[in-house]
Amino acid sequence: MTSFFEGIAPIQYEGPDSTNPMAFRHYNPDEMVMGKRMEDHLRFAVAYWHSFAWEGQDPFGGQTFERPWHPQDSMERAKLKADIAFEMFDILNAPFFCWHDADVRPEQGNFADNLATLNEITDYIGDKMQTSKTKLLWGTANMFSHRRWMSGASTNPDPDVFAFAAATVKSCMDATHKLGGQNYVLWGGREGYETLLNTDLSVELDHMGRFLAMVVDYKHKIGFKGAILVEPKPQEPSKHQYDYDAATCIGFLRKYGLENEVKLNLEQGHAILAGHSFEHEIAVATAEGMLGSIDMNRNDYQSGWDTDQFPNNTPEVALAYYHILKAGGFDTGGTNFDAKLRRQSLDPKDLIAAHVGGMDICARGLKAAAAMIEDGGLEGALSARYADWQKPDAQSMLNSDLGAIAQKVLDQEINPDPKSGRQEILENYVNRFV
Ligand code: XLS
Ligand code: NI
Ligand code: NI
Repeated sequence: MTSFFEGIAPIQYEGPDSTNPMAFRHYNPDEMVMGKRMEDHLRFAVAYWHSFAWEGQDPFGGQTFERPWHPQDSMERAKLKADIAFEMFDILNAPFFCWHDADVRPEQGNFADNLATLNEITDYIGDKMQTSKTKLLWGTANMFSHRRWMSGASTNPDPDVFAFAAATVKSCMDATHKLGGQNYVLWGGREGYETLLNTDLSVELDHMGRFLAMVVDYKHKIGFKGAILVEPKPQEPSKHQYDYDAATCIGFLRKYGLENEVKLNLEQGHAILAGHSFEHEIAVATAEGMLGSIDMNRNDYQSGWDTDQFPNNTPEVALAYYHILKAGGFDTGGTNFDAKLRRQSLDPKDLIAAHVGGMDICARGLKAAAAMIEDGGLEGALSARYADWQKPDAQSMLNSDLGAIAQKVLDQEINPDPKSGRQEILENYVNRFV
């Protein structure tokens, strides 16, 4: 044990009346919700990058955190960072974690050394996993921080960068597979552009499609059973990201014939950046059977950038889980906190408390979502609204043609009578549960 989290005991469930900020009031892993343990529904993951690699910088100022594993430039300190990360997973009783290669190993400046340190640190992490309950939800490659990626990874105009990206993703897929990871994620960090004056958009999209097809082939080659997930985001860091939102990604996957091989990792903050609600993104994905996993971190509604805050809004979270539960819940996916502290939250206790709050809000949202499903009020209102489509006449119209339908309107003097959408009544209904 290190002394980093000294004085902080493992977090316990104390029930909704507890006033202890270091206890769960709603997250009770063994509690059954719709026939399944809460822990198995939510499948929480800690994000290594925000909790352990990010040093508190913002666009106007440098590091605010001072951690015993800083500076992050040696293997010795990478191992200390892993030790402390697993101490936090234990305190939180976290079932999963996620990493980028650049979070767990120091950057060496060339592929061969990066590969060697990645293999060494993931062996070290693998040893720790032997005695820990915490499993790997997903691994991924950071192909956006180092300057080599400034013009993109698979979409880079320089074929050598494409090659470096392919080698990097292969190494991260190998490491994810070695650690029993349940998914492999590709977020298109700088797969986008700043200006069309220097960008051949159609060539870049073809390269990105081909790259993803190679990832899928490699998954099958090594027998990786997890899901390959892409993560939509509309902008930031690029002005225009190719993976704009769920609908854009689904169109892209269909164009390159990957719709049965790749699913989506949806992030609440990215939905907000795209001008969507989180439940919209989830519903678009579940309508196509393409929901993979979620990153449960919100953005600030006023600031307009990716602030990656821990979730704290029950109604939003409840509606997200409502759509996830309606689609049958997670398979290999889970709830990853791709969330970071505010840069003034310096203490180890802040790191724990942030996760406790996030886990609790999600548990509360899940319980509300399950209660709405069990009550059936929304589902009932929805089927009543579409009930006329059950009639044979309505169904046969879908196999008819415009001419015949026009004749029917004339013959039967069809003149629709508008009906209320009852939005406020439905919103008031939801408020009873959240
Ligand atoms: C950035 C993304 C990133 C991915 C993993 O906005 O959310 O953190 O989840 O590369
Ligand atoms: Ni993000
Ligand atoms: Ni994310």
